[in-house]
Amino acid sequence: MPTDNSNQGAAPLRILGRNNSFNVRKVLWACEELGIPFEREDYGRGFRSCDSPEFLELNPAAQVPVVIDDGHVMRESNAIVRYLAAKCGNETLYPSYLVRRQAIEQWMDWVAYDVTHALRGAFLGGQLREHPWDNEWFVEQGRADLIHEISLLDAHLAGNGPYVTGNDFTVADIPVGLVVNRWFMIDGLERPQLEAVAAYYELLSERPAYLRHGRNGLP
Ligand SMILES: N[C@@H](CCC(=O)N[C@@H](CS)C(=O)NCC(=O)O)C(=O)O
Repeated sequence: MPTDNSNQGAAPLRILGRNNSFNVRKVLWACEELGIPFEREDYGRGFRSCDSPEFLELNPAAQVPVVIDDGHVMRESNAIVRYLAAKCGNETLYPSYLVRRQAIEQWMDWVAYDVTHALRGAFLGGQLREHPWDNEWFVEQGRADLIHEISLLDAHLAGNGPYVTGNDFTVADIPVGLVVNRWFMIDGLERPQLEAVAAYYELLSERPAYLRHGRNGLP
């Protein structure tokens, strides 16, 4: 296995995943911010199945995105986004200074864990009516948890913004930006007025890549 990070002249990045998937959209947005050329193939709900033996060999979790960089097969959208930014050596989007890097990663993990848990009830159950998340108790709990989590983000942005980790747009803003878009698009939620989150949504909307892959009419 090669141990250096450069693969100049390598084949274009392959992204396997439908472009209406929340997690695929993170990777598409990251590629556009970083100027990475890619080829995308439709896999996932409504397209080629993630349960086929060939796909399961790439990702035993049967989920999109899967990204292949010069033969290296990757899953987990946040880890892929970090890999791509690090590979490009983009010190603004993903600094190598560990204190800044940790601040970025903690917000990405917050999305992957706390917010995703809340969205199971609030979005998968409450909006898409997916079983088993559509249980009434679970939906209400998800909505309450989501309001709690986004209020926490609002307080953070009010004191530490305008981006999630301060003055610069970083890879942390990619998953958080997708969550904020979903927050404004989700049905059945008594959304409190959260001024800093609203301002953040408008700030991100100045980025063409966000309008293409984040705030693009999809929740
Ligand atoms: N933790 C994974 C979650 C991936 C995930 O949940 N993917 C969804 C789409 S957003 C999926 O594959 N759904 C099944 C399908 O589309 O067939 C990641 O961040 O990449």
